[in-house]
Amino acid sequence: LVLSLIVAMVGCSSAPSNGEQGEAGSVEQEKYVIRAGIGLNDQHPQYKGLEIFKEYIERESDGRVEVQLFHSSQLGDDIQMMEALQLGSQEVTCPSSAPITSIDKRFMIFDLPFLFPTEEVASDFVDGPLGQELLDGLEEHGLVGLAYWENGYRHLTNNVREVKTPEDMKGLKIRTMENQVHLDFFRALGANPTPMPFGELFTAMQQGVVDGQENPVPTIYLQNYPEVQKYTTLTGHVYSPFVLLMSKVFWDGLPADLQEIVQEAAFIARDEERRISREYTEELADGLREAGMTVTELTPEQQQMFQEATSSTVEKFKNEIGADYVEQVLAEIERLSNR
Ligand code: TF8
Repeated sequence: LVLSLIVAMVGCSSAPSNGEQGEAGSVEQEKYVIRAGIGLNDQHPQYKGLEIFKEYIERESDGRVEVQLFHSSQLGDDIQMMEALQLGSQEVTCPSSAPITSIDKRFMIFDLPFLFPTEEVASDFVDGPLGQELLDGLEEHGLVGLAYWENGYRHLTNNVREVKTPEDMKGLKIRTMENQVHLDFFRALGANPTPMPFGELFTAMQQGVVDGQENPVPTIYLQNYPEVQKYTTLTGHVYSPFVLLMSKVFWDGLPADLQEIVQEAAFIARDEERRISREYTEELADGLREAGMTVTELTPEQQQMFQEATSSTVEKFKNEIGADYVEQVLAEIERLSNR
């Protein structure tokens, strides 16, 4: 009997299926597999965060949950992975907030240019009541928002010329995220924006399909963009949070004690991911220079020019998102900034 029990358990654990009782019935506990997929590569702070998420869950659940990690769009792009979560065919992903606007347009607040004065204000905002309200709203769309991680301030790179003023943006073909606010913003600057999934970006730059793109410093460096881009301008035009998402179908099937472990893991990994992201952001601007890029910092006057050139985007999308809601968001950011 003991032997056949062991055989049954081994047989089951080699092909664990979510939420199904093993052959041994009452003797064996249910096993769960979380497949977590992201678009960035395994050098990025986001992947380091996922490793911490995995370790914590596997340790605290005593092996009842296995977490498998997939990077570099192995499971698809941000939008495809979010759809897979909604269907229950994938368990976790961690997109920027920008593609989530196709599900709930209130997430567009994060795409409004020059909104957050510092990373600290941004993370206080997302960790506060308004950030939580946005996460709660995802449930009716089949997603559980576990936590906000950090992508960071987005900066412009291109291969044509050094950009110092909006004037220099004229006619540049810039890849944007799949997001209406970003499209409008780059049109307002006179550029020629092309929305595209992240996984296609490197090749698009290499082949000259686009002249440039915009992403935080760790991404620019760790995805090897200096190989295909000459100029970085530290515009800091938008702060992107990541949103750690879990499939609601999967979440609802998890016992309460495992839900608790997953939620704790999301917060513990978040703190570490933000720390690493900020450390890399500081160190890697020099890394870009060492890798041969021209890195341009804007003067306050030049920064102001970018802000003015894109103020029409803020006005336009205020109404689109909901003027009262945006006012509430702005007031909260103001309050957090003055603390
Ligand atoms: C982008 C974003 C991405 C992330 C990631 C693929 O430019 O900044 O890096 O959403 O999940 O698309």
